[in-house]
Amino acid sequence: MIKDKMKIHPEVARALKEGRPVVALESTIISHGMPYPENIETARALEHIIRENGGIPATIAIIEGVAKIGLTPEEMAFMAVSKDILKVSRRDLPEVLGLGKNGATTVAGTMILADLAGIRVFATGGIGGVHRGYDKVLDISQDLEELSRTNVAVVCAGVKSILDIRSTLEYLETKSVPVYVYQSREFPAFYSRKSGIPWDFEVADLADLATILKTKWDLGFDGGVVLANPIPAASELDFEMMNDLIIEALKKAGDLGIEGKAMTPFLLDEVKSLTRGDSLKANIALVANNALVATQLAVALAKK
Ligand code: PSU
Ligand code: MN
Repeated sequence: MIKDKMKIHPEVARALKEGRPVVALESTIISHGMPYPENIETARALEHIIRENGGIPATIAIIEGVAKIGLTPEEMAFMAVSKDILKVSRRDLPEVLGLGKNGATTVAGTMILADLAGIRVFATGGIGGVHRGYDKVLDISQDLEELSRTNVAVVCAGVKSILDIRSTLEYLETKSVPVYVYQSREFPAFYSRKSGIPWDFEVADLADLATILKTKWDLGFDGGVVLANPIPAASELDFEMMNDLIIEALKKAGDLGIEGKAMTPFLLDEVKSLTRGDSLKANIALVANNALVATQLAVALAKK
């Protein structure tokens, strides 16, 4: 049934059949996470990085109710410019697929479709998590639930401090999701390499992570793994400064009554204005670095 609603790009289908390394990319970052034209430039650059390093990219989105696994250049441009695109996690999939709507997939939505297509590695910017102030409004991203059930490794730059990083990590532990940091012993905070949270689960060599993934899935333990890949030092922003700006953005969100799925895009946009675009530059740099590491992980996994 889902097969009628899913179209795998021929290049991606061939690579999957031959067991070559495929890396999934999300589309919420294109439609809701970055402004035009940086969004399309970044989306294209990510695919280029994956190819240069021996992988096949598969950007995932839903167009007129069909889940596309790998986009044509026209489809990618559509996702970058159209205003009429829903943000799609697990709960939105039945509506968007069923009623023929357009949807940009979040980390959760992309994991589901990647898994159905047989793609095991996915690169993004940051995962969703437990929002600050969850004791008043219980805002916890569906990404965390998806990580506990769907077999895809997610390479990200950690968790943005628009979220409660510590609570997000505790939630992932409760849900038995393995969380590793690549070549560091501190959990990264998206725009910065540090967060003040020490982390013992370091992966120094991606071949080890490929072995861990294979072992997890061989054991029949469903769910994903998070690989937090710190932003390159040359592109990072100061943690304390970002924290202050985020507190300002959160206050504005509260004053304007922003809530639900609009919260993350609102905060991203506010932070971009407050940093006069520096946060967008950092975002572009970290997601490129994640595409590279995800490709290296997919190459290592293809050898297992
Ligand atoms: N974090 C970012 N940039 C993003 C997102 C998160 O730094 O664009 C997007 C991702 O698609 C993620 C989603 O899956 O926001 C989480 O949204 P929510 O908090 O509404 O679950
Ligand atoms: Mn939410």
